[in-house]
Amino acid sequence: MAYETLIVEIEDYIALIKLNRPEALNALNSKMLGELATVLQAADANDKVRCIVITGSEKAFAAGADIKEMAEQSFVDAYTANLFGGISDAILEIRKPIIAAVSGYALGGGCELAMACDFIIAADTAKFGQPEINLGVIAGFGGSQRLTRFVGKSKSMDMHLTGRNMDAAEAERCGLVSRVVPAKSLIEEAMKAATKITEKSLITAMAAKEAVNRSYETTLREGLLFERRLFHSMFATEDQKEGMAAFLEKRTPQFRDR
Ligand code: CO8
Repeated sequence: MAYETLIVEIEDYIALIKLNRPEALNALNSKMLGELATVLQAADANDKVRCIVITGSEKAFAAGADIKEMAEQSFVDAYTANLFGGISDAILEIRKPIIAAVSGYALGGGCELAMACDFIIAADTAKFGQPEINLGVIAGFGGSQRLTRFVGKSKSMDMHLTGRNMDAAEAERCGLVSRVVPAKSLIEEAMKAATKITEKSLITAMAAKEAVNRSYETTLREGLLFERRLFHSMFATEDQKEGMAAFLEKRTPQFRDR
C-alpha cells in the first residue's frame, strides 16, 4: 500500500517505516500521524513482521508536530479532537518490538515519538529536545512523563524549561538512547539489531517487551510478580523447550512462535 507521508518496506520479517516529509523536516502532521498509526497496527497484525523500525531522514527524524497545522487551533479544537491522543494510544497497543533509528533532529513530538518506541539507536548527529516552551506550549505526546523516566527530573526539567537540545553523546550518557553509531551506518545497525530480534521467538520477545513496559506502570513488588508469572508461563511454550534443548545440544534454536 502506498502512503503520502511514509515509505514502508517489509523484508526479512522487518517493517522499516521511513517518515517522509523532507520539505518540513518530517514535521508530524495529522496525515502522517494517521498513516503511522495505520501502518503500525497493520505491521502488528502481519505474520511477515517480527520487528518494526521507525526512522526519518539524515537531517531529521522529526522536527516535532507540524507547527503550521497547529498554529490556529483553539483549545476547543484541540480538546474536542483529543489532539495527538490517537497516535499516543495506538503506539501503546503495539505488541511487537519497535526500534527508533534517529538521525538529526528529534524535537518535540519527534523526541516523543522516538521515546514511545521500545528503544532508540541514535546516529552521532542526533539531537533530542523538547522545545515546545519556545512556542508557548508544553509537551503533548509523553515528553514530560517519558523523558523524566529516562533521564531523571533535573535533566528533564532543564530540557523542558530551557528548550535546549541534547546531542547524541549526552543522550547515551544519560540513558535516553541504547547506543550511538556513525550516521552513515545508522540504518545498517538498526536493521542488524532488528534482525537479531526477528531470530528470537516472537512470543518471548513480546513477553519481554510487556514485562519491561510494566515497570513503568506499577510498583516494584507488583512488577516483580508480573514478571515472575510471565516467566512461569514461558514454560508452557514449545519455544522454551526448543531454546533450552538447543543450548544443551550446542546448536542454533529453531523457534516456531509456539
Ligand atoms: N512544523 C512545521 N514545519 C517545520 C517544523 C515543524 N515542527 N520544523 C521545521 N519545519 C519546516 C520549516 O518551516 C521549513 O519550511 P520552509 O522551508 O517552508 O520555511 C523547513 O521545515 C526547514 O526548516 P528550517 O528552515 O527551520 O531548517 P533549519 O535547518 O534552519 O532548522 C530546526 C532546523 C532547528 C529543527 C528548525 O526547523 C526548528 O526549530 N523547527 C521547529 C522545532 C520545534 O519547535 N519542534 C516542536 C514542535 S511542537 C511539538 O512537537 C508539540 C508536541 C506535542 C505532541 C506531538 C505529537 C506528534
